[in-house]
Amino acid sequence: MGHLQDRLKEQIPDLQARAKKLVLEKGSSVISDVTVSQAYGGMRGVRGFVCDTSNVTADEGLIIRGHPLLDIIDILPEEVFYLLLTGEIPDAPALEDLSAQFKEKQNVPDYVWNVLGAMPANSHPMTMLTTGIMVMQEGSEFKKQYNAGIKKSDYWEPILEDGISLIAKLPALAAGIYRMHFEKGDRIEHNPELDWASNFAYMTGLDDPDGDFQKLMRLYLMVHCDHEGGNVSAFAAHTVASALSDPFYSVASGLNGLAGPLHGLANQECLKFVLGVNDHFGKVPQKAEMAEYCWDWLNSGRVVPGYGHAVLRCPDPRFVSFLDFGKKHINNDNIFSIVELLYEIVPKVLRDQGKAKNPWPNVDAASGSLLYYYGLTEFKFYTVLFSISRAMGMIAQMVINRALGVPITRPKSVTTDWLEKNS
Ligand code: CMX
Repeated sequence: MGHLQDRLKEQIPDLQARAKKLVLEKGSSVISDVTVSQAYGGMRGVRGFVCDTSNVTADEGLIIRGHPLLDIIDILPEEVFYLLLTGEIPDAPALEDLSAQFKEKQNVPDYVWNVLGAMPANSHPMTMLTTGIMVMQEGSEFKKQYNAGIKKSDYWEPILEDGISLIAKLPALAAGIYRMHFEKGDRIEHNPELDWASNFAYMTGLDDPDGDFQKLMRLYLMVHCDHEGGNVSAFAAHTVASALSDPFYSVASGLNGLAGPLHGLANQECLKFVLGVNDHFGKVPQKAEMAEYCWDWLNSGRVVPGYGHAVLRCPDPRFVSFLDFGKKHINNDNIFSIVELLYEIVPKVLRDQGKAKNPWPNVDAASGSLLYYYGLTEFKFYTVLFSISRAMGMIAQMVINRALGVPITRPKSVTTDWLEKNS
């Protein structure tokens, strides 16, 4: 047992008691109504389940266990995983213990590489990632203990064990896929001195003379960790896990959703847009030129990638964190300067156009430009980076759900006939 496991053991009875009390005392309180538009419209805004790891508000964006993202921007991914699960930032011994657990379980079994090596050479890196995760499902501790008859109240423990084992392996798995898919040469062994995110940066083999790419990876893999429960990947993982499929099955399912262009794949579109501006002008344009370019773009019926959001109505704090990082670490780079200029120009253009409910940048508006600057120029890989971070949120959510004994997900669907008669 580690510090994290011990702390959860202390906390879980209280959480169970709070949930039980709510159901007992307020079980019939209405927290949401559903309109016909929502039933046809992706259930937007319907409050239908609980997620304690984080929440997203329109005016502040991501809040992790009560901490607005920008207040905790310097913590490590390991710390944010502990925070997502417990609501507490770990002290030094707890962090050391969790880091040691990750290090102990970080090796990816050889059979994974054999399977990935047998895949067609042009398989998408996201397909390789979820295949690698699925191949490791064979070793699931939850599956083993479930088959041996573990008590329902103890499910969360092997779920967490599998979760830690999976998160531990993701940097090596992702870096190995990067090197294999983009023909960068042999895999690079981990460096035992480095933390989880820095190790990923190290194992990609990208040139990093000042360690700034490692710093960026610590930030990147922290800020993408979670975005409450209803986004496609989190909800897919939640639903699959509710059937008591183990974390390997459940995380792979969530990541297959993240691989969609409306979700995790959007970051590569943003960078393409910025590179297009650079190609078009051959330099950083003047403000008036940039505004005209954006108007032409909109008038041709396209959206400005990296701007707008379904929930947010403010600059995404994850964007702000990347912009701050770039300002601190990057000088005289056209691509990053175009990102900064777009931030000055696009919100006014979108407001004047009057369509987008949120004219502000989202997480994807800046992240690609930073990756590109540090030599990670292969767009196809960007969603894999998002994935290794987001797995932490999915796993934290499923540990808590099993601790609460949340049953199998089964909302009621209705037919068009029923709606015509009953609405
Ligand atoms: N550029 C131009 N028009 C935009 C726009 C943008 N960036 N964002 C929204 N609009 C338009 C919509 O296309 C819609 O137009 P129609 O009425 O003609 O269909 C109108 O404004 C209203 O849309 P909305 O309610 O403000 O936005 P949605 O909640 O429907 O969609 C999103 C949200 C993110 C899909 C949308 O803002 C968009 O397409 N943005 C650009 C792509 C992008 O950055 N995606 C990454 C999202 C990151 C994430 O969700 O994690």
